[in-house]
Amino acid sequence: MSVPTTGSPASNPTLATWVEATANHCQPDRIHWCDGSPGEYQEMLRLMVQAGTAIPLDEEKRPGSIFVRSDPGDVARVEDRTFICSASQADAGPTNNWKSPDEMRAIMGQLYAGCMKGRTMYVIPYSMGPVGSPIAGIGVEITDSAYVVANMHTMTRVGTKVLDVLGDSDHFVRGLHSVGAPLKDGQPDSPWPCDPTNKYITHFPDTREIQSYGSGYGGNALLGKKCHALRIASVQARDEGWLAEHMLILKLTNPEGKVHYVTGAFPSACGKTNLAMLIPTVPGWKVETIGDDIAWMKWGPDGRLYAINPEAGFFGVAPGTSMQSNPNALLTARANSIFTNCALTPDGDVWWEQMTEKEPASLMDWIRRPWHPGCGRKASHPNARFTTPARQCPVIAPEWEDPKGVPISAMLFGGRRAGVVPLVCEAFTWQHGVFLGSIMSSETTAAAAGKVGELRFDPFAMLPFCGYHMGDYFAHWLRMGGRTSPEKLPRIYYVNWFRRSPEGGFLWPGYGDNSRVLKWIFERCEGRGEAVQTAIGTLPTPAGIDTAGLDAAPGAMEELLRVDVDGWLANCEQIDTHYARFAEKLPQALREELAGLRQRLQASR
Ligand code: OXD
Ligand code: MN
Repeated sequence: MSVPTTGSPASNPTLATWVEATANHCQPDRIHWCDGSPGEYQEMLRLMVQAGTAIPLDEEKRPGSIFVRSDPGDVARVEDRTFICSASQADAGPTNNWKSPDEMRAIMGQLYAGCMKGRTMYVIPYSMGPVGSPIAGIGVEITDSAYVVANMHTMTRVGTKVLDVLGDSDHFVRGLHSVGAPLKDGQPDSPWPCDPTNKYITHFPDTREIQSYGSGYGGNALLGKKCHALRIASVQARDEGWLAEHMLILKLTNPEGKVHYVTGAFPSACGKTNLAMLIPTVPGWKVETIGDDIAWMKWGPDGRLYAINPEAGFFGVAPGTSMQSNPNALLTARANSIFTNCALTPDGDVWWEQMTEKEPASLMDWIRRPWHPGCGRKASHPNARFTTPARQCPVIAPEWEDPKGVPISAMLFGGRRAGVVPLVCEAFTWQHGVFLGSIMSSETTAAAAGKVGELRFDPFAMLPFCGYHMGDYFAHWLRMGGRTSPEKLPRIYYVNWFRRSPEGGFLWPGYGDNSRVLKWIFERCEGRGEAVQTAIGTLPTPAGIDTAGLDAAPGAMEELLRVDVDGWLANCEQIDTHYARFAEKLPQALREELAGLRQRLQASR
């Protein structure tokens, strides 16, 4: 029996066959082919409100926006339920969970049988990146969640225009998602259907497929983001000679109007969205946003690397975002946004921790309980999110959707380190820069379980997102450096905004003052910038960083730029252990870089 279908089904034979087979297996009540229109978006919001998933926010305070609360058991990406199912386990490497494709397909096949009963199956053709851009990629997500459809509308480019570009090609990523909550005849739906104890986020990189079950939240369910644009795309990038990275992209303009584009990879909770939208404290300098989370980079005809932001929106962490920390993010989310797991104010707006200096007198919290200051609980979940269109960002760069991308002059790697790592350090060469990316690390904070101050290596901020063996990923980065002449490669910088004084206070104010570091990097890209070679890399002289008007303690700059030889030697021991995980897949060039670093440190003692 054919399933009632709305929208305009694709004529693409591979897609049509896959959709039909999926419908036969998942048994939805209806199929809807998404066209990406504003009317379709509004219809998704209406359905969510009708189902009790969403509450419309006050039209004057937050026009076109909704407030959503998830199931308390479905609030974040689930790394322990995330699998890379490459044909061989060796290809997944030591940093990924692995199951054989056959075994995983059998598990998923059973879970998917009849999983969409009582629901609509949505078919979402989407483009990661401007539609038709030579750097962009196409995917199709099948889902049974209206929340996913609405979020995909904001986070990607959705609809018929994508099918037009795809034509009859079978070159698209196939993503199947179900919340895993079929409905029996007449069974009332829950506001956030999911299967909290039975989640699987699985990737089949060899066949460019994603299968996700049981979660409706964020990166588990919006398959274009982490699953496609990082895990699957990193494998495509390796095979095709490009880069798919967990990086922001910003445009930096000096007072004379000269521009350099910079990317930056930082682990979670290191301020990537803040950096992408910062308001410089250095007079006359301008930062504009191209992207805040992911960069795809391919070679341009001039031998330089060109980057696009594959996303069309921001899926930002709400708590901590304020008019002080990131006014541009707050202004972006002033309308047409989806707020998930924040708190609700009595007058129909949203609130989260640190949004305002003064806490509201009363709220409805993210698990539907009344909340008041001092009640001992947080009003919003720490991973509460806003989904908001990038085009609404007050500092979005006019060229953010340029299909040819923007040429990258510099790449930043950073982490949260209380000691050892200086404010900024320039790599001697591309190979040395790859070494710095491979040893990126961040200290765990009191907020996370485990020992405080423990070092966690997160190479290139890709630990949860690299779709293949991390040792092969390092080798891919090294090979990329050989594909053009050295002066055309982006310069690489290791930055640390979080160094502390012996008394424990932050030495660097961060936020808008990070523009001072960006200014030095800009000058280096122009062949200027006062610098000194050290054992660990090229550092600014204290006078190299513009500190005019900076509110820094005496001696702070010297401490921020001090090479802590003993600290680095101890760090080398930790790098030994980190590298041992990759065994024979660790490229020889990186072993040599580590040996070279040790030698230079010993010599400088
Ligand atoms: C994200 C993440 O949501 O990195 O961007 O987890
Ligand atoms: Mn991210």
